[in-house]
Amino acid sequence: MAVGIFDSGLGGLTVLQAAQKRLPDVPFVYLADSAHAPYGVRTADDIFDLTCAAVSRLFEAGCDLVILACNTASAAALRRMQEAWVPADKRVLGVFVPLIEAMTERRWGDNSPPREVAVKHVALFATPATVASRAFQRELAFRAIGVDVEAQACGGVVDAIEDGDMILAEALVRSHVDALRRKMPAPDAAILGCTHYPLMQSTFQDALGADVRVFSQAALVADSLADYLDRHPDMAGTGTAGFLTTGDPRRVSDRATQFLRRQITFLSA
Ligand code: NHL
Repeated sequence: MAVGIFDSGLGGLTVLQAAQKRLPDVPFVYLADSAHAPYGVRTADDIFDLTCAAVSRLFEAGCDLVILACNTASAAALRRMQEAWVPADKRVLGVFVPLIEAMTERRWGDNSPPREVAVKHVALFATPATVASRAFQRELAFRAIGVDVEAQACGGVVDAIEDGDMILAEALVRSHVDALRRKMPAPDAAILGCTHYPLMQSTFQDALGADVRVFSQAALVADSLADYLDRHPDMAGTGTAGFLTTGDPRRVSDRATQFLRRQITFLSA
């Protein structure tokens, strides 16, 4: 038994890295649905079907607990999966709840009624599918009142990052921050709601200004996972760690090795 980490591509490796650092004894199986990425421009039905297929594969690989490191999958598919698809003896957790809990200063799994919180104006940067789902606003409304959210779909940024064109990625981030500011002149917090945006964190912070608190998922998700495993130790277990991809294992291994700067070998899912 191991903990599964799912992403449409390799961006979720930042979550894996943070989780491994926080929980060095837990074996993780990472699955990248490289054959079907990007998810961010797909329909909700499509994202649901692809995410269910990928999570099934991780269940087969012996994972009882799967983290959706992909924001788009968390936003467009998680609730529907939890309501109608996840077997009773398995758990699937997403990335939005840990972010929102951190932002609203709640402990993991605190289900008390929504209350006033320190942040008032939140900027959400994410893929078009995540923005369209309104999942962030829905999860936030369960926990906080009086918070205003403006979402900005950051078209082009992930493609520029994937192409290694950081100059274009930076210019696009700045123009998306400008667009957000026209809707919300003075955000007090910003959520980087996509696996790829932590790579642009300093550009976001610079464009937003030092007063805006930027929340980025990897470490927050790792903390939340540690909390969860503390309460459900049977969910971690022992098992074999590994890397699976629906794409070409050689190509994906090369890119992952570059990305993490250590040898990573993906096998075919
Ligand atoms: C992932 C993989 C890609 C491969 C080739 C071109 C563009 C890509 C973009 C992404 C981003 C990813 C997605 O699937 O849209 C973002 C998603 N993991 C998220 O919302 O966190």
